[in-house]
Parts: sequence; C-alpha cells; structure tokens
Amino acid sequence: MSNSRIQILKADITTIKCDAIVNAANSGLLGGGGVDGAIHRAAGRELKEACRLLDGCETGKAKITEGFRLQAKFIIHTVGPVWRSGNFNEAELLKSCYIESLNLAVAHNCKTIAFPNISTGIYGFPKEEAARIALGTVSDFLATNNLPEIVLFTCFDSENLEIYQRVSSGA
Ligand code: AR6
Repeated sequence: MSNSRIQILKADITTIKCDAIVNAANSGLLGGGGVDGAIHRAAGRELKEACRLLDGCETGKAKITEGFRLQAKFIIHTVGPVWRSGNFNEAELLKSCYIESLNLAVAHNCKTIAFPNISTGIYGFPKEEAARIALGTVSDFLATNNLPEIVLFTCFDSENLEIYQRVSSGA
C-alpha cells in the first residue's frame, strides 16, 4: 500500500502548514474535546462563528471553513462514526468521511491535506481497522485523482503512528 503521495508523521495537526487540515468533529460542529477542541482553540473564536452557519453535519459527511488563525488555508470538518459493535455501518461511514473530505479538498483546489486518525479517540473505533480503512480509501482515491498531491496522516499517539507505519508498509 506504499504510495509516494502519502506521508505519515507524528504531529499536532494544528501546527501543520498545508492547504487543508481535517477536523474529527461531532454533528453539532461547534467544538468538543480531542483534536476538535485543539483545532478550535488554535483557530480562534471566529471558527465557531463560521461553524454556526454550517447548520451541523451528518455522520460520514464533511463541511469546509477557512482556517482562520491556523497555518492551514481551510479546515474540513467531518463527523466520524461512534464505534458500537461494528454492526452499525461504522466501516462504511468512516470510509465516507475520507472520501467526502477529499472531494471537498479537490473542489477547493487543495494540493496538500492533513488528516487526524478520525474516530479512534473519544469515538472508540479500533485503531488498526481504522488505519486500514483510512490508508486504503485514500490510496484508492489518489489512484484516480491528481489532487490532492500529498496526503499527510498526522498521528498524535505512538500507537497510531506504529500502526500506520506497519499497515502502509504492507506488513
Ligand atoms: N493533532 C492530531 N491528532 C490529535 C490531536 C491533535 N492536536 N489531538 C488528538 N488527536 P478524537 P474522535 C488524535 O477523540 O474519536 C471530540 O470531542 C487522537 O489521539 O479527537 O473522532 C469531537 O467533538 C485520536 O487518534 O476524535 C467529537 O465529539 C484522533 O485524534 C469526538 O471527539 C481522534 O480522536 C470525536 O471523536
């Protein structure tokens, strides 16, 4: 699954300089804990005002705002599934988060995009399965799209970093 357009790094996504970063939001889109809280803190209160106008977002869908005080031009807010047992369409919904986010990035001419490990924190999605879905979905998308040119997977915890490195190397 190795792909020169995919990079894996250990980083705080709020510090990444790229065209778009993706936020693992909730359906209200008004902020929360985890990466969502960090992005809202770093982007500043104008982000919340912009999010209010979006009228929420369904699970598996995505919406876009500007990046405000971040180095990123855009923030793509997507809502991952809450893991229940695996029998509630969680895998398809997670896949949809990546596709919808990438489609928005293309529509806004983004050459670089950074993803967090959507749903693998507070929402409890098993990390290895989530990494396989993320890497597989993004690889398939890149095979048929010239944009984005580069996709960064920013892992915050060492466990996700190790999983992403192993899965992407095909081991
Ligand atoms: N940069 C990159 N990744 C991060 C950062 C950061 N600054 N902070 C945390 N992570 P989570 P979810 C990683 O819980 O599971 C919020 O309250 C974290 O280690 O942020 O999709 C929302 O409002 C994990 O690997 O998101 C929703 O209510 C990954 O980001 C809910 O949490 C996702 O963890 C969404 O839950």
